[in-house]
Amino acid sequence: MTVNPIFPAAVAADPVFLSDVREGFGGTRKTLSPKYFYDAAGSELFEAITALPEYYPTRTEIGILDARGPDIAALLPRHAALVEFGSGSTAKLRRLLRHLPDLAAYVPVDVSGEFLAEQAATLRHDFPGLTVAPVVADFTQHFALPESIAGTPRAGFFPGSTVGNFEPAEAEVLLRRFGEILGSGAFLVLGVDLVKETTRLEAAYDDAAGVTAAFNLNLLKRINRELGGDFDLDAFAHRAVFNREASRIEMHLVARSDQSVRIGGDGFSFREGESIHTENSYKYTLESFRTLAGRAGWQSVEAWTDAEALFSVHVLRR
Ligand code: AVJ
Repeated sequence: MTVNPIFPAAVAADPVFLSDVREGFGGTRKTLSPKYFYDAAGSELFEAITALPEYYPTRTEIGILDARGPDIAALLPRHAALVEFGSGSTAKLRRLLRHLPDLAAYVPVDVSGEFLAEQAATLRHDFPGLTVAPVVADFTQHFALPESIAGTPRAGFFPGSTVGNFEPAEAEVLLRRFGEILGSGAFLVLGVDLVKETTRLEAAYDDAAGVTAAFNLNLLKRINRELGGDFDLDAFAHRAVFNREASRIEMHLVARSDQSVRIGGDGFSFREGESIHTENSYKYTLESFRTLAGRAGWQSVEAWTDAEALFSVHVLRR
């Protein structure tokens, strides 16, 4: 392969990333999908976010899984296969596994085959009796479960309030598809972040140490490195606002001045104050989430929150 001396990284550029950037920056309102946050640097920044004092979701969800693990386990069928949609770190899964000693199989689903293989190896080592059957797939698309779990009762696991990254209409499609993949009689265990005071929400997405700002700005770094961009990172500000009407946290990168940016062969201009909308994180009430799940063909079996009602864990059945 020849190396382009001007844009060395652009040679290996992901054509989908490039076309998503072109499309996202081409309209009147600039947007970019939050899925691009998670390169190696972004994944590390996200891990750092989960430990921040302001970012309550991760530790609160783990607290609920620890406290309610026995109740969750009692609801799920015995000898089930547990299918995790988009398996990030295994921290949450491990909390659940303690309470599911008779699990027939764990099926992590992720786009990164390399990551899955590493994860499967450590889990097999730490839980010698557990069958781990990874599936390399994009969980937002249809995929088939492994043959090896045919006939096994199924439960899905979708923690972290990842469902909040989808527009409610898309979340409904996603949850319905999970149902189709898992089959009739399946259960689904989900983590869902809850509506609360604006100050608490905005602090969680705009922390004092600036880690979330770095996480957001990493998108521009990625464009510079992978697509041959020339963004000046100091010329953009991180902004997180709670849009109560839409019930979502919005993250933006706001241009501090008028400027033009080159990305590979394309040019884009930004006016002072113009933003790139980089993420939505929808917040639900217990009721609004049950309604959404119901439209997607799932019945609520049980839901738990923490003492401050910051976060929720739902068990659904179809
Ligand atoms: C990975 C979607 C759960 O919305 O809270 C954290 C991502 N973005 N801080 C969230 C995120 C900024 C996170 N989720």
